[in-house]
Amino acid sequence: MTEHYDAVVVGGGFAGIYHLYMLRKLGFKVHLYDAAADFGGIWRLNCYPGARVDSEVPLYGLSFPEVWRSWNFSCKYPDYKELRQYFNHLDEKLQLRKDCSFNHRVHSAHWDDAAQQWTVTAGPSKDKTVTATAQHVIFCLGFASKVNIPNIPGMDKYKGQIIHTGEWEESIDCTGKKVAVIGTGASGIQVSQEIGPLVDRLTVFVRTPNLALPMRQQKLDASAQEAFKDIYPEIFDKRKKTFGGFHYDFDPRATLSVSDEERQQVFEELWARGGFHFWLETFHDLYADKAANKTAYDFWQKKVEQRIQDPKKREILCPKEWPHTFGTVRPSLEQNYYEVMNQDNVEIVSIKRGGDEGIKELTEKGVLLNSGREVELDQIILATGFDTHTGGFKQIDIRGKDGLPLTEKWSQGCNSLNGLNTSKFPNLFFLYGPHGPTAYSNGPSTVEVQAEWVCEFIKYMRDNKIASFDVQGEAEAKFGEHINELSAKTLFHESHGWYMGRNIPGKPVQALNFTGGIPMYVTELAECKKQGYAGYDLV
Ligand code: N01
Repeated sequence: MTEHYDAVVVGGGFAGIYHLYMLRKLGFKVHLYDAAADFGGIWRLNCYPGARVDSEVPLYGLSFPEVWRSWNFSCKYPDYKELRQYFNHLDEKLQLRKDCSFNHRVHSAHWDDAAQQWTVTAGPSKDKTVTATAQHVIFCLGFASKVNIPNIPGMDKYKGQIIHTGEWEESIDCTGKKVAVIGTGASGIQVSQEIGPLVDRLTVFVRTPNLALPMRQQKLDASAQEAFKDIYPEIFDKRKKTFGGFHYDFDPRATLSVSDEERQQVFEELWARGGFHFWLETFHDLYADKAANKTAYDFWQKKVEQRIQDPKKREILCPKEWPHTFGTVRPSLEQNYYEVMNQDNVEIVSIKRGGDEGIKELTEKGVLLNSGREVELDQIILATGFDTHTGGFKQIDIRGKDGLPLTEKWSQGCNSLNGLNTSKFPNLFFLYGPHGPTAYSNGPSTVEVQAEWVCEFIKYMRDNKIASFDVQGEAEAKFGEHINELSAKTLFHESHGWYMGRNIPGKPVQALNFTGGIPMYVTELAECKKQGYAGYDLV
């Protein structure tokens, strides 16, 4: 029997849970599907050694008092294991599980214009599926649900284990092995830092150095958190009022408007605070003015070079020459990364684009460098990131009006209205993905802003007997221009990595995020709603 729902939710991370809980509260019949075995979203897939969040407690959580009143974390930046426990707590408090099917990957979602509804298939495999129909389908895939596997010649020849950080299995053990890590994003930094002390030999392949910041991890005891909870509502409210959805925001002064001494003092204070303070509490123009940005790099370089003993390692990980603008690819948070890189069992190999030390191919035994040297390896860890924002959608057969595949519509680049909907795909929402404040923000901050708006919209449709909406083409085009204009004013626009889609060969290069910050995004969503959902045709 085909079950009918008011809404099908795809994905059991923060966004999926928010919708299931809130829509149910509003009286809707909702069902959630997830390919994984349980709640947790990205923390189900990213369980490599060292995987931990880079937003501090309590920012990385839902703002529902019924959840945080009865939960305390053990440290400022919890790891994936503790985050999974937190998701269990969400389940227990919000009674989620009864309306969910796990180990059910959504394989297809097709719009039926005559019936004004979606038909969704989900199941453990393509030939073992259930079918459901729904008025709305809400994709909560996260921005990083499709891994980027680089095409290195000889991958089929290599006899050891190749593992992507985003497809890790907890049973994988690196202890005492000869291991390589390719990639130095957040995943590469964390996994290298954690396994360096355990492995026989670690070879880290660096294409671009990560301008990593000190995490300043702290243990948190429950009584201290309890004492702090009076101001949690204030902190959660602040998430909607700051650029990145943290409890702090940019300094309104321009970087070069203050004296050198004053600037150094500001940088010192932010550095001492740790976490993303040095990234997102800094001078407001640091990501719009190259000369300003260079001052942050110079400060970073001086701080980090002192920690790296070997001159060759220092030159690769912390070059004197400015490698790229600071902060326009997300800096990672490290604890003792540079000390681990100092270890004798750790080799750093620069595979800079166009350089002569690149990886030529994989052999049966390991990696063959351009120089002819072969590095023998038991395991190769690909910390090579994700086909972000749009990649997750490519794994699902999504068809809108007249059978139009979403992959076809987005083949030359994605487009949207409000970073939530796209034309010709009625009653379809996507969260924490393309054109949202996604990459610059604390995940749950963006998710709550978007999800609150989506739930209100769905309620508005019910209250006003509206069966479906579609995005107007003109409104979508205008929003696309707005996204580009916002991005083009900043240095993020030149970023070499996933913010612009440049990390995936052949992917259209475009601004994938809303670069105006969360407060501007909140204002625009509110305005759209106030104008009776401007830009949408309501039928
Ligand atoms: O991926 P990345 P990530 N040959 O794309 C290199 C979130 N996250 O998984 O810069 C050699 O940042 C690539 O080099 P380059 C977080 O938002 C959060 O680390 O293109 N190298 C780069 O060094 C994060 O920002 C957490 O020159 C290749 C690396 O691989 C986002 O996810 C933890 C290559 C990819 O870095 C993505 O982070 C983990 C190739 N062919 C992830 N292809 C926390 O909360 C790519 N690279 C802490």
